[in-house]
Amino acid sequence: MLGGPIRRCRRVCPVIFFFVSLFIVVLWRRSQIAQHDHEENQEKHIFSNNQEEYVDKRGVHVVVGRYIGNPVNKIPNATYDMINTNNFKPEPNAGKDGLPVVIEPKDLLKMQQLFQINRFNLLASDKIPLNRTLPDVRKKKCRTMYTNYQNYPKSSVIIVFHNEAWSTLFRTVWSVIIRSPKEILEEIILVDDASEREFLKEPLNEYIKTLPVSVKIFRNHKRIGLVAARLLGARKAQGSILVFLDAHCECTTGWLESLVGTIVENPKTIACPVIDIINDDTFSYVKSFELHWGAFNWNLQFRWFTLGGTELKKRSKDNTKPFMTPAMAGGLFAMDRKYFFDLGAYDDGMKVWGGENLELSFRAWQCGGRIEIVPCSHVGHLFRKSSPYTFPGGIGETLYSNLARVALVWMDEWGDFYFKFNEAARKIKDKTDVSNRVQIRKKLHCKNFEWYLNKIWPQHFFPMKDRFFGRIRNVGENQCLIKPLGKETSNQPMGIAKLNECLKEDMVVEMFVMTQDGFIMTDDSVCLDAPEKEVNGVSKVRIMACSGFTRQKWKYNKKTQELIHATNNLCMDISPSKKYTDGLVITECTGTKTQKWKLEEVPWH
Ligand SMILES: *[C@@H]1O[C@H](CO)[C@@H](O)[C@H](O)[C@H]1NC(C)=O
Ligand SMILES: *[C@@H]1O[C@H](CO)[C@@H](O)[C@H](O)[C@H]1NC(C)=O
Ligand SMILES: [Mn+2]
Repeated sequence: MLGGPIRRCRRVCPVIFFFVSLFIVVLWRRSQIAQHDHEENQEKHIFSNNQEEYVDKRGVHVVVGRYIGNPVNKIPNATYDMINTNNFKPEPNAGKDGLPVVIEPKDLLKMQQLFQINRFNLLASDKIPLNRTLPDVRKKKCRTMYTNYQNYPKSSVIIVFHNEAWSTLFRTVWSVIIRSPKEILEEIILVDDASEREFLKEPLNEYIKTLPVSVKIFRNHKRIGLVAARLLGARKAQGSILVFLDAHCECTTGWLESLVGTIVENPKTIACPVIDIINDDTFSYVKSFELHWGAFNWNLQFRWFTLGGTELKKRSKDNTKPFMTPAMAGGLFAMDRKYFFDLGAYDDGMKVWGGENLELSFRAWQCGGRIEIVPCSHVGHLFRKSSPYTFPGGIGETLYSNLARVALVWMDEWGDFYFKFNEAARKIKDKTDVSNRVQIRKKLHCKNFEWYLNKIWPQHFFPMKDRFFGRIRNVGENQCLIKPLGKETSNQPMGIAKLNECLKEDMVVEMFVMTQDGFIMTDDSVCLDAPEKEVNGVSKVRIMACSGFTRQKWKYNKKTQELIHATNNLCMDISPSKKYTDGLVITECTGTKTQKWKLEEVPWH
């Protein structure tokens, strides 16, 4: 008699179960995102967690990730045993070829719980073999380059870790072992920055003895931070090339030869791989966009920007050739060991983490070196939506103190500019002693920051002596142009240009630069933009990613006070509807008051 319902359940129940599970996952992700938004608001000027995703022309799923994260002090509901047990249990095909790992519905609760420990899907990571296969994501031509690597110098790969999961740490190590030519791999150096996990202690010492290459471990029993830990690793290294990796990376075929080959060409080069994305939920390996270079914004936050004009042109001739970048993300790079120390290693006055990538970037460029991104070298990095690390000394204090050091030593007048708009850094400034780093700048006869901006990053959006910097005030409305604050994606911030009450204090949102070429730009490389041709009488003015195209060029007529669009000679005006939300337009020049603009200089140094 019960046969009917049971038979029906056999067919229907798994379906119901599936949808219920799916529902749970969706709810969980939403709560994660909500929590993350909350945390982000608390640190709004320090971090944003943008990862831009899209599918490129060839159908490759592309994600552009960044080194950022929110600090979290507590691991909720994690027991001592949970945190200290190594649950690595590989399944032969899990994550094969960089494919995503699927968690069975029955394990979803466990997955959620374990996620909190490292802020990535530990359950998934623990299923993937340490030597999983990955696709060869390089351009085809790369396979025929760097083939005489037998003659290259040997590398020491330095990996700093703090409470890393076993599976991610040793998948990093194994990816180095199996995808680096033996001839050029001297050793792998692990630096433990005071980890507490039991499995990272004695079991790790025993495990590394079984590995087929020389793997050394150096331990700190007090937390010294990434910068100091890397310095320690570099001092212990025997190889003539230093390669720094994070503890949750996976190297792909050809990664090392191409980095070292680039350094062989010019030993004063810091060589960076293209950083691909290991998904923090599924551990799938996702190829990243090669046409980005690294720089920074007015807050000295590292940013990826679309490759600038001349570099892009050079690159289109041969897209496997290394190309220069104004700054590096900092986690993953290779450098000649002797040059690393000759150039002043790292600033040991820097605490924990943050700002050291800009410091080394400025030092390299200003003191006769260079930084290049090597398109034939792809290394996956696990990008998290939030950080599991504690920040001894507090994140604000640490980061601003590090950035204050960067500004004081390397940025000259632009250091003043940084301090003008960053109160937290300004407060620390006078307590900061950088005399030993200033000595290095003198000793190495380094060039100034103006040279760096002009020659290395001509597309920059910082003020200069030959540019306007300040407020743009509409005479008719007596209001000022602002940078829209709404949601924007990482690399295509976009919005309608609007007016707002002119603020008494100098605030970044109302500050604009107008270059000699007529680009009106502001922080994070966004520009005033209007269509090149008139569209039905009025066209909206937008604030969009700077492109260098003529549709972003303007002329300012000092006499008439008009801001004239360069290609169609229309005047910038408020919207005919006069509604704030409709923003600004370009329209026929009529001499009306709302077409008059005052460019009000604001001192910045
Ligand atoms: C986990 O911790 C939170 C507070 O941190 C508490 O509200 C919740 O009941 C705990 N859950 C379990 C299963 O212990
Ligand atoms: C990975 O290592 C295991 C032994 O630990 C071996 O059986 C397997 O064949 C290896 N897989 C690959 C793809 O090399
Ligand atoms: Mn990392």
